[in-house]
Amino acid sequence: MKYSNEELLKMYEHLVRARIWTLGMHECVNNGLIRGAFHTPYGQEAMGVGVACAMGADDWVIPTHRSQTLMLTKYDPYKFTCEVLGRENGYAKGTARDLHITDLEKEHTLPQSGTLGASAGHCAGAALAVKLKKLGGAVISLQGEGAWSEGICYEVVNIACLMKLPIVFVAEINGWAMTVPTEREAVNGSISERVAPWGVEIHTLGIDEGSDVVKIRETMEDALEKARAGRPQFVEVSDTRWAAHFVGQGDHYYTEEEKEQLRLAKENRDCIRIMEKYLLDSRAADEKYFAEVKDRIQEEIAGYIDMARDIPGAAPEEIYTPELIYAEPETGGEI
Ligand SMILES: Cc1ncc(C[n+]2csc(CCOP(=O)(O)OP(=O)(O)O)c2C)c(N)n1
Repeated sequence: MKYSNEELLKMYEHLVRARIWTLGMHECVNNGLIRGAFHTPYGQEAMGVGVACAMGADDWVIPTHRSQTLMLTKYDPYKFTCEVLGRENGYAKGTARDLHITDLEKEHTLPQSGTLGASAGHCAGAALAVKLKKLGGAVISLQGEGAWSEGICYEVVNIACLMKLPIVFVAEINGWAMTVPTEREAVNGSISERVAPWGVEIHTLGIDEGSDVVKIRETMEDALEKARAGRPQFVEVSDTRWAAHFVGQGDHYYTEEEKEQLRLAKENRDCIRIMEKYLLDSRAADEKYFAEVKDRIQEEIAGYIDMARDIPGAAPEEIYTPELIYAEPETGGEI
């Protein structure tokens, strides 16, 4: 076994925290504590935890609108919760929320673009900077299958392979792009097959493996190691979006058959239950331990929301400053 029991239990805790936090945020949307769209990572927690745990100190990532689980694993969970709730003590005084949160110094998360697909280009730019400055890490470009229908993604895979950039492209196929199911979006739902002609090295985790946090972490660690050596990688992971695109959208666009598939996914491919089976089989934990972790984290998340509730949002004059609006210009190096 590659990971110690301590590491496995830590991953389990991250999964449980992500699930309970997501349900907590759902409630915050319903009771008005979160204003605006909230895209839940419900059911896809293994992806964020697996990627976050695989990252080395020198690696970078551009997350997606559904990467809260990754951020919850990397960031301080209370400060991240405050950010999502728009409070002044969040990472960006509550202005970036989960969509545009960035931490260049410590957690190496670069800002994502609101334009679907654009992040692939930004990641290639970051990977070029990592290469030119000899920083040693690799850049992870996370995107869903909807984003992978944007042309820029394919141009960027070509350039990355041509320039041997330290980059790992990830396509998370969760079955939907907003209200459009994968089979109505593309003739060929396999993104691996679409990127293969450029010679990028491909790793595929199908629907039976895509909710297994251990497999995701192993795959990402392998891909990152190769990418750091200048071999661009592509990782395709299939999992299931357990709820609508954002909280409050409703499920009116699901057919009865799609609702049944969702029910089966929840029953058979729940990342928390997969991890529990793993821990039970390897005798690393028992049911009593699982119950204790869930109770403790339930209290932890309720505490975060209670503490954040009374904290105000930042005043406009603290937000609209030139330092927060404009980045420092920086010159590049030699190619
Ligand atoms: C260019 C562009 N078109 C449309 C949108 C609106 N939009 C935001 S998320 C989304 C669906 C994304 O699907 P996917 O990439 O599969 O990620 P998922 O939501 O499934 O996690 C769309 C169409 C956008 N932000 N940018």
